[in-house]
Amino acid sequence: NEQAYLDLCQTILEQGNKKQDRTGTGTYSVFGAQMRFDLSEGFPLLTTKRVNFQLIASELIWFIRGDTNIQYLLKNNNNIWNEWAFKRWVESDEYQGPDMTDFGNRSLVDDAFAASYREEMNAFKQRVIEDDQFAEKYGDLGPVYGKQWRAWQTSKGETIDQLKEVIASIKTNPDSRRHIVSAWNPEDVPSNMALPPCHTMFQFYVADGKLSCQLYQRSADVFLGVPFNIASYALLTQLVAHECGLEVGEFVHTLGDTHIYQNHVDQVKTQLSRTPYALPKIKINPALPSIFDLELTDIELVDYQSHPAIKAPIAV
Ligand code: THF
Repeated sequence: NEQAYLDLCQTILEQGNKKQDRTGTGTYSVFGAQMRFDLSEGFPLLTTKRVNFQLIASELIWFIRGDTNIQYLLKNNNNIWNEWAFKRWVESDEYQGPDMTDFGNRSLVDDAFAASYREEMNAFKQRVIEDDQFAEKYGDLGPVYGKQWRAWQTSKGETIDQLKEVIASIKTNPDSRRHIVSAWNPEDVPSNMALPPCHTMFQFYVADGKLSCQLYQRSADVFLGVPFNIASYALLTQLVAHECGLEVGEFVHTLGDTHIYQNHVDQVKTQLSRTPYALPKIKINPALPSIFDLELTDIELVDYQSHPAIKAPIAV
């Protein structure tokens, strides 16, 4: 349950190495960590801070559809991938606005710049939503998760639908040790992608009529990203179990560089001072024909009681 997450935060604060990172923010970091969540005990959406489940569900549906364009997310009021598309736009030749170099860090320390950044970002979002041609060019993040899961490009010019194949193999050969989906495509890393995948691969496992899933995550933003990542893969496991007529087992979350950004430390301490509530549950529309037809309205979060949200800046 949630305690595994809180213990991990505590360990990083106590033992983390002070480490610089690509974004220039600075982190406390440990290497190699694992959390286990028994999904039959409840859905692991954190309760020690409010986590917006709609964002998690719409992002997962976006992956399952094989979509890599933020237009779908924006149409569902989901802004969690904006910075990466925006970065490509402001670095392009077509962009004529004010200089946005290093916008993530500058907007934290310079109020005038932050106002200009917000204005440019809002204009960018509006254009991606309204202008399909613009969206096609600048809303796309490249071959990120959706592409690798559903249409991995082979050297023969064909594509592999890894998600469909893994579901088929769970159904026909549940004991297999090869129920794997890989998002890490060395040919596409790093030049083609907005951000090389953090969730490099996941594996399913069937025993006792229950479906478990383990994720290897190479890099983990423990305060902002990980609560989303836990819920996202827990939901995926629940959906695939539903599709395959199995009960849910465990979600095992294995992490590589596991870090708390220095500008998230106070927020983590606030969170650690709180006592968890009982976990919520997920209801999936029983009439759903296949997870490939999934829509937001097919998933319902019930009995979610939480402490208030805690704000923190995202490192870009
Ligand atoms: N980059 C970094 N630095 N951290 C990440 O977690 C991360 N992701 C995805 C891609 N790059 C990353 C994006 N996932 C939020 C949550 C998940 C994200 C991105 C952003 C976030 O800001 N959440 C806030 C508010 C959300 C809102 O309500 O709009 C929160 O409080 O939870 C790793 O998957």
